[in-house]
Amino acid sequence: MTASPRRLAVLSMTGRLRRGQRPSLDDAQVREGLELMLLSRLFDARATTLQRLGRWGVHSPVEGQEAAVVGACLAVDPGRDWLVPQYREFPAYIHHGMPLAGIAAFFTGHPAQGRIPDGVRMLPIQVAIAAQLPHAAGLAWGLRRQGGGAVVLAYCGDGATSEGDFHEACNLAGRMQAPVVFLVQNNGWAISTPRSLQSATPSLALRALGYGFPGVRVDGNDLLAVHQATATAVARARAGEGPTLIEADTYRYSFHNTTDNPAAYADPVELAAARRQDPIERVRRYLTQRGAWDPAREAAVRERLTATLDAAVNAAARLPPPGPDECFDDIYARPPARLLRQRAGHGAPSEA
Ligand SMILES: Cc1ncc(C[n+]2csc(CCOP(=O)(O)OP(=O)(O)O)c2C)c(N)n1
Repeated sequence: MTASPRRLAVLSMTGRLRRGQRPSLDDAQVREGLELMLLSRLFDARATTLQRLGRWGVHSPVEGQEAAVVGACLAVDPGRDWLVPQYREFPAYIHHGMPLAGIAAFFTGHPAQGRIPDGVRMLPIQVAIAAQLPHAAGLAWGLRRQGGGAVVLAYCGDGATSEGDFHEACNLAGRMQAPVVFLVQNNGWAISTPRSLQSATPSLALRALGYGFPGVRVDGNDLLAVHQATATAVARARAGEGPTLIEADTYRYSFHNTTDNPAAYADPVELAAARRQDPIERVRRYLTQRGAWDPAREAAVRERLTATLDAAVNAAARLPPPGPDECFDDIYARPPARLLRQRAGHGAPSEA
């Protein structure tokens, strides 16, 4: 059996650069990354509370996976490249230009206010597992044909790699040398199915070999490692060298989403060990040792982020309640007849 690829790691848990490693981001960029990670954790807590209060819809927290999401999105250019999300990448949506107010409106059931604004190069979140990946491959293939060097960053989870859509997307992307980076967040779980039961392969990154492009494995709780691997993959894609698959090993601290109870299946010892690898704490230590971060700065950043979050939540709460018709809007330019019939009957069962 082929051995699992070596796992790229740049930062130790004490926040030191590992031997022979250099940061691919300067201190200001790492601070931007840390702010996004802090915003993400604040957002997870707020969205969870609001869902419990019945004011927001279902939320899938990023908690524990912030370095995997943010390290990757910092390697693409929102003014040029495309982001293809799953549903667990909140800080990447923000970095790519999705307004927080729009995200808050989405969670309160306002599709029009929650739509992705024109000019933001991002596809909508995708709940059907892996269904975003063929879109990402097709988008990247199209961008390649247009010229201009734009790249697609597509996220998915470990569970998604068992889907047919994952295979079809990788196969097409490899054949067409599509400029796409597939970022697999291996967070240990597909709801309650552990990674060990998901596949017999020792590493999901190995699958790339079968599609004819490189597969890379990184410490997904290491912002600098994820950034370095993604930046390398983006450079390859821009140069016309095709896709890369990145497996970012991380761990989901929390529930799958607010409908789930991991106490029924997760091992508390494993979780405690994962928490000791916290991605935010690692970056905090790194910047602090370089004199680029301190508690006073963090307090000021948290205050600013909390105020931004408050403003978005309050603005969404002031929107008039959505009408039943709104769930039919912004889906099709020309809705099919059966949807028009449903709309006329306000959700009455359709015959086909
Ligand atoms: C096609 C499809 N099958 C099943 C589901 C139900 N489902 C929702 S999330 C999920 C697990 C996804 O796990 P993973 O891909 O590892 O992503 P994660 O949620 O851990 O980020 C499943 C099976 C779905 N949404 N879509």
